Amino acid sequence: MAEAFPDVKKIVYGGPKSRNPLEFKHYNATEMVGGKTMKDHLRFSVVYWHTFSNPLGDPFGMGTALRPWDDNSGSLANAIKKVKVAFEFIEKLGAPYYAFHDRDVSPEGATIQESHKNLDAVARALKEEQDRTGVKLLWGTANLFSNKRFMHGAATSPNLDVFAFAGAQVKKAMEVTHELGGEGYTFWGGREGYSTLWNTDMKRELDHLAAFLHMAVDYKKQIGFAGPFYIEPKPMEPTKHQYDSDAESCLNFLRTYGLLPYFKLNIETNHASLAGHEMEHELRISMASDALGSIDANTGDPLVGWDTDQFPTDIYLTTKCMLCILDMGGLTTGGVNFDAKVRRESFEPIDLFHAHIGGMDAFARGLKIAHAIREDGRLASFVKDRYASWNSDLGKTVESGKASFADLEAHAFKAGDVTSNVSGRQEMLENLVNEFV
Ligand code: XLS
Ligand code: NI
Ligand code: NI
Repeated sequence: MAEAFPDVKKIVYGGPKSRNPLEFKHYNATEMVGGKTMKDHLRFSVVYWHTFSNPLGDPFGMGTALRPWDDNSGSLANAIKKVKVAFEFIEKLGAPYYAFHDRDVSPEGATIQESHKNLDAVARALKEEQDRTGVKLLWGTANLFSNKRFMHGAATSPNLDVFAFAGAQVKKAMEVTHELGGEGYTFWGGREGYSTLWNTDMKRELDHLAAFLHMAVDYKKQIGFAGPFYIEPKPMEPTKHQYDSDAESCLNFLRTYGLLPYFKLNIETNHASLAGHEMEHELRISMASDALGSIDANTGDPLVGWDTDQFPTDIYLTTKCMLCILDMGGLTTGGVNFDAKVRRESFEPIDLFHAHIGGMDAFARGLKIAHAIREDGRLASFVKDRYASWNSDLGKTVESGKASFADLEAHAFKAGDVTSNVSGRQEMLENLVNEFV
């Protein structure tokens, strides 16, 4: 088969002075940062859905994407042909991982049995290409939201037939993920939520979702799939309210139903902003429960209200992400997964390279800056010193859960009104960070 990107050679590191748009300026896979290569820190992953299967439509217009390898037949043969294209792209880019939904890689058949068969056929092609290139599967997932049968949700559908169909689909997607050596498996609640409470028994739907995920946990053990499950928060879109709305609500749901030991969170930037949070907030709150697993790296537009899934280029954003990741000791099974798409106006195949190169460079810079901030140490010591009063005997008693209100009262009586507050120095710290950016 002829190459799909004949004008693009393997993307190499050209350094910050390079003016070649098809070279990395900052991502140098083998360069060491704090004892580990950039490649191992960042664990970049390309998503199949946006990069190879998204026609770039929007609510007001049809797709614009020029994808010469797609004959728009939706056939199995075309899906298998596309596997080669995908791996040519990923290999030329030099990303070590990819991720997919069952329905991005293989077409839906007339029956679920046929859909399973289609997926098996594509999985064989994926396996071959994985073996040929060394590119690995970061995570797999099932698309339980595009087909009209999922109009009321999947695991939270009021219709048990839909619930069962979704279970069959996830079962198969887990098997294929496992066969392909996937390092994790993701649940994003596509339409698990509601559009109106007039027709919804929310408690019953949440119970059903938990039952569904428990079956997945059981099946994971049965087939010996060792990787983590990820749950990916998002507050809305397509529904008005999604049950996996943000990291804290996911954690609460998982804890309530005894699922937390089996799940980590996959945090996506644009979902955080839709939830009214900063990405850093979602990462820190996940880390506080030892549950940060992976990130879907993208960004929203500050003025457009949707999940626009743009490629991340903001260095402050990537710096904050990498500070969190370094603080937690690095990603293990997770990665920096570009759940991002090129703009509808960027319709040529080459734009896919520009987009990924930019995202990888932005994260490489974020990594280097975050590492330098940590080496410098002033930021971390400032935060630590801010809590110095807690190192007292009373502070220790409170933190160990042994203090009472009477102890606090005794302290307050003795200390009198508070005169010990000090400045939070936000502006000084912002300036400090700017020394590195
Ligand atoms: C959609 C989600 C989706 C998940 C995988 O907004 O980000 O792409 O990552 O189902
Ligand atoms: Ni995502
Ligand atoms: Ni998203």
